[in-house]
Amino acid sequence: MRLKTIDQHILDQQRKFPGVSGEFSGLLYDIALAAKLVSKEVNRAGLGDLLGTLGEVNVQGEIVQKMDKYANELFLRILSTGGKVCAIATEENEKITEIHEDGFVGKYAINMDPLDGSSNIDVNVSVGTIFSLHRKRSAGPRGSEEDCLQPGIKQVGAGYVIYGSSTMLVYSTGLGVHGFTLEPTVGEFILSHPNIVMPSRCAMYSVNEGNAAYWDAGTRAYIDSLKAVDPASGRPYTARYIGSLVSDFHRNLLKGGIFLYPADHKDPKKPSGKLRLLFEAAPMAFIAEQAGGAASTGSQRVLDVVPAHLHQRVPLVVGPKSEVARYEAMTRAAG
Ligand code: AHM
Ligand code: MG
Repeated sequence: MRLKTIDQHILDQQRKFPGVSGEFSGLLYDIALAAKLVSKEVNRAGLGDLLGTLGEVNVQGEIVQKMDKYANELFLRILSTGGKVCAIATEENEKITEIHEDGFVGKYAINMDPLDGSSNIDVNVSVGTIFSLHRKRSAGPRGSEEDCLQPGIKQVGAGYVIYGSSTMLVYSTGLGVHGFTLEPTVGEFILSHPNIVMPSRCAMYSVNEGNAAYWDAGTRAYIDSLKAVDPASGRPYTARYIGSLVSDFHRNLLKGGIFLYPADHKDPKKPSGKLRLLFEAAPMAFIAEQAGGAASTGSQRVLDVVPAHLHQRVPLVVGPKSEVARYEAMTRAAG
């Protein structure tokens, strides 16, 4: 196979969209650049004084890991320059960051989780970055919250970076899903997984089963069904849960599996999922659909959910189409 860098791939994709300006491609280059810098820091996190928590509480009420803060600031700094972006919303910041340079406002809004699963860093488990790209839609001269608060179906691109045994960037601009592996010595992302298609056969499930007491009856029945011997394969499904969305999703995308973070009924008046619609669920849903899979809240296609606020959480069930449909049917039947 001819070696292709991410820069070349982005240019090739740009040619398929007549009239597309270089701004969008520039944005993807910027994300790749920031990802390389985060990758370098994540790899040495065990050595530097970045390890550990800062003792602050972020808007989600969780302890902010030092690397979260580093990645958040780095992405904001890199994406704020060059006039491509009008607004950035991140899981770390309560409000959007509006961007304008010398009266110039970019065409795109970005939603991102700069370092998802960062509590795993202390124990050397893979973490990731998730990003979602929208076109500016507000009429005003500046970027605004409205530009970030768009349903997933309006995304013009989405992707993630996994900082694992190697660093990989996986993205889609609506023309399939493509994966690149970082060659660390030369600092280039090389196309390693062109046109990723999620296997339709599903033999694996990923869920935090410790929460089963808070699930609805349909979810419990569905997970139980996976533990029965499947007549087709002659064995039950395999359970695999890392607790790091990007890693769990990536494995299932390549090997065929369903990931669930269902609604949690701890507070019966306020059942909700844990994962954030804009920063986690919608971008992963975009990638899943582009790879031939599906993503649902249990009762609705994730990409159709209209966000009410930036930090909204939703249940997320993502995997092969037939498996997601089976989950929806079983939860519907259980009422
Ligand atoms: P974070 O955004 O605070 O890092 O939390 C998100 C993570 C996901 O990566 C993962 O799928 C999930 O939380 C794990 O949650 P739990 O520990 O409840 O299973
Ligand atoms: Mg997160």
